[in-house]
Amino acid sequence: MFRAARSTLLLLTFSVVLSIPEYRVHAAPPETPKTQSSYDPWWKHAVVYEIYPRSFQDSNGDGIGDLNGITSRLGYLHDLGIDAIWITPFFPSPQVDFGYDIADYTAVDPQFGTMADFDRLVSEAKKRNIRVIVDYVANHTSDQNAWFKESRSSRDNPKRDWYVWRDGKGPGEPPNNWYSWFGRSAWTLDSPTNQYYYHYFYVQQPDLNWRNPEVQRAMYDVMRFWLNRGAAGFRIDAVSRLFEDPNLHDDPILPGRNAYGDPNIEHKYTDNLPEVHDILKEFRKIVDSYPGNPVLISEADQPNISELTKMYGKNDEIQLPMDFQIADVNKLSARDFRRLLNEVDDNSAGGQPHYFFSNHDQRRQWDRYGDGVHNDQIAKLMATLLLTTRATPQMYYGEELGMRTTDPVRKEDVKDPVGKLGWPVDKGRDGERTPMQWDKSKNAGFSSGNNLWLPVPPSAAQYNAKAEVRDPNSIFNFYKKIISLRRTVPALRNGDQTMLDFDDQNVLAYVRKDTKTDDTVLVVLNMTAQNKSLKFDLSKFGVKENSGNSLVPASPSKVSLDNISVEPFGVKIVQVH
Ligand code: TEU
Ligand code: CA
Repeated sequence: MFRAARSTLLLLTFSVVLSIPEYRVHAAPPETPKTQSSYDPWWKHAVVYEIYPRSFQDSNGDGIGDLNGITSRLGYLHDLGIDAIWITPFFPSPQVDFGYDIADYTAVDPQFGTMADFDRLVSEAKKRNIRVIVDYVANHTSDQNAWFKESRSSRDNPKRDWYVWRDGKGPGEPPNNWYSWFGRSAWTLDSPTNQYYYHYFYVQQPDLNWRNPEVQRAMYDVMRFWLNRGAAGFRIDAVSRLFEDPNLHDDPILPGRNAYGDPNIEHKYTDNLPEVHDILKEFRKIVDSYPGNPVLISEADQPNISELTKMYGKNDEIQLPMDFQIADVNKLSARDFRRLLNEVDDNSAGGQPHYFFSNHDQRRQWDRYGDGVHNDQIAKLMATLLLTTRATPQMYYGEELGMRTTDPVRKEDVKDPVGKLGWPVDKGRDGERTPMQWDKSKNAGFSSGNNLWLPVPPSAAQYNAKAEVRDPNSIFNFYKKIISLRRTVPALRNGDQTMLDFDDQNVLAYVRKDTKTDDTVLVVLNMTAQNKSLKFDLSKFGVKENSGNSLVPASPSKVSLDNISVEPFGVKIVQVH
């Protein structure tokens, strides 16, 4: 789709010497400050860290990570500079989708611990200024949830309408052609009542009927339950899928088949229906009724900036909708990053950008962006990109160590059901969910047990927290450094952001400037395997001196803006005056 060019918003003269002999001048438009730091809620400056609890730290030797394990590692997170952890579901669940199939929304699964463990985690985290964000799986429950058991028990059960039940089109024929995201029909026949129920995801994950006010009330109560226990907000799962077309129009079929052998389909009638926004406004009212600015983060695989912008509402819906477009660039293209960063920076809702590169559903960034030769350096480059823009950054556990995707080798070892169905084209998501690499002892320090739910990758011998904390040049210490700069350098903390526009596919450069203090920082990312020598004229930003202080790397401490040399996949963060 067409994306608006943003060159008119650029403020500087910029040229690149040696590598790209191009020189452009841009008119300076009036500037609107995007930050008002004195009123900023905490989440605007937070570094959010996603924890997949099964894989972070096992405290009791059963081979599965747990809440007490997380609590025992808060010191590490604090040392890294993390402000908030989002923990993926730890509620009672048959674990078909490893917790995203919830049997009881207001309890803790015994394999993860107890409610007292959760309370202790929140209070211990608070001592270290770390907030706890809870996963809110609104679209569907487990088929083992008491609500669904009642609902399926008879056609006239009071909870029948809590889920989406329909008659088949004919004998053996589902109500329409809707497909599950995880393969096969989105409808499953339940023989006792001879009707089909709808599930966007697995058969064991029936969709709640959000058109039913009782469902809405019950799910709003779930939010209040966790806010009352000290949650600092929610990451809302699969939120664009809350509603389906009540008239059950067939979805358009696209050419080709997916990894599960199903026809490709446009989820036109089951995704992004406008009704979603009515519910988002209610969610927002609930969090806004609590002190401390609890935050809503949405998982929303929005296809473009206009859909993403809608998630903010008029500052009455989601504060931090995840930007999947940036996560999905999947190559070191300065041009693509520049365009997407500009788009979200400039979103017409005035919302705070929020993005990430890795999570529990995506192959890790190490593999997606690494070139196989410079991966450590590229890990640092991606850290800089994540942590030096205006966006609230979201990290995934182990990203700060350079953890990589380690897929199962044999089909019989696959745990994620989509990996069994899609093997070998889609090996599922086990590869990005392997145990955290703490040290090089048994099981990388993840568990004292002998039966881990997923094996520890071989890379743990070299890439582990203990070794990296000690090594000043490690990926860990690079993250730690940039996080601390983000917190302490006014331009990086509060500054506006201007992409320096030039037609270089491979060098991304931007200026952050704090209008209050005039503190100004230049960030340069060389996304190529070649050295680059670059020249910057930043006079349009009020920069008078042609040399600046190099914040990263630490030496040489002074750099000349007439000749900044950046090594392959190198970064420069320069404070200019
Ligand atoms: O994922 C929702 C979802 O639709 C993802 O497939 C997403 O669109 C995709 O990863 C984008 O690349 C959430 C959870 O994150 C996932 O782990 C669950 O399996 C799923 O919901 C069902 O609860
Ligand atoms: Ca355990």
